[in-house]
Amino acid sequence: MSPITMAERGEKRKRESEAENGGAGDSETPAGAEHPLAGFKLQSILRESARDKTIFLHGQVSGDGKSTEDAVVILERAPFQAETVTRLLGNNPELKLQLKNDIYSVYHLNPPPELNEMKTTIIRPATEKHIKKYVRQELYLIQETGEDYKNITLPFIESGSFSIKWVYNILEKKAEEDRIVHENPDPAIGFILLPDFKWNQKQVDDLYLIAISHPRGIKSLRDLNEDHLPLLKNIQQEGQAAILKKYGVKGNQLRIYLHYQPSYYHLHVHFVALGHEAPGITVERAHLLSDVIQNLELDSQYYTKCTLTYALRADEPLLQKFKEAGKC
Ligand code: DD3
Repeated sequence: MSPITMAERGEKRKRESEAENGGAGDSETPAGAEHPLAGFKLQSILRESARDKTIFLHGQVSGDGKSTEDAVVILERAPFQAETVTRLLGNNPELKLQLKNDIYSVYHLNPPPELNEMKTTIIRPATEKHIKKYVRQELYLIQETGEDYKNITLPFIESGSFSIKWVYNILEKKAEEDRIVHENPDPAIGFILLPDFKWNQKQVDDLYLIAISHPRGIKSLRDLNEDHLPLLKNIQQEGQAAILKKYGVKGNQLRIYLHYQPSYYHLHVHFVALGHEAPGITVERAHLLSDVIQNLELDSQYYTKCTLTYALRADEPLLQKFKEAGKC
C-alpha cells in the first residue's frame, strides 16, 4: 500500500469517526468494523511523561459484533528530522507570538499535518498483563544466583503464558517481511535483523533494530554457553555490517546488548544508536554482546553459574516467587 493511500484512508476514517462521535454514540458504522480504535472509550491514563512526550492509555474498543475489547494505546510525538526542519520554519504563517522580551521571543508554531506525526502503538486485545505493564510501580532489585534461576525463575518462565507468536511470525515471514534489513537463514547460526517497533526509521539518532535468532528454544542469557559463540559472533559481525551498509552507522557507534530479564523469552539482541538513551540501557538490565561473548570464551558455563542482578516491579509475579522462597 502506498503512503498516499494510507494517508487518504486515514483521512476517510477520521471523517467517519467524527461523524460517529457526533451521532448516536454506540451505534455501529461501516467504519467501525475496520478502524482499530473504533468506539474507543478511555478507561484510564496508565502513564505519561512530559519529557518523553508519551502517554499510555487504557480503553475499550468495539470488538466483533456487540462485544468490547480492552486496548492499550501508546501515543508518542515523533522526533524531528533534519530534512524537514527548514520546511517547518520557512515563512510559516502559523507562527503565533507568545511573548517578546529584549532579544528573546517565544512563538507557538502549528506545523502542517504531515510534519506533526504522532506514533500510535495499539495492543488489542490487551490482557491484564499488558495493561499493568505500563502503570508506574516501585522497583526492587533481585540478585538471582544460578540456583535461584533453576529453582525459581526457570519454573516460573515454564509455567507462564509468554506468547512469542509475533517472534515466530517474523521468523516465518508471516509478518514484517518487508521490514527485514538482513537475514542469515542458517538454522544454527542464522538470524533476522529488523527495526524494532520503537523506531520509526526516519532518523538515525534513535536507530533501534533487533536481531532475532533463527535457532529456537534459547530463552535468555541464562541458556547461553560456548556452543552459541558462532551464533553470537555472527549476529555481532553481520548485524554491524548490515547497519553500516543500510544506515551508514558504524559498529563503534552502536550499543549492542541483550536484556536480562528479557521482555520475551526467545534470544534477541538489541542494536541501538550509542547516543540514544533508550529505555532498558540501565546497568541492571543491559548486557553488552561483546562482554557476553568474552565471558563465554572465558567460561562456557559463565551464565549458568553467575549471579545476575535485575529490577522487578512490585506487582510482578516473579517477585512474589522470590518472596515466597525467602530470597528477598
Ligand atoms: C511488544 C516486545 C514486543 C507492546 C509492544 C511491543 N519489534 C514487539 C510485536 C511485533 C515487536 C518489536 C510487546 C511486538 Cl509496543 C508489547 O515487541 C514487534 N515487531 N519490538 C518489531 N519489529
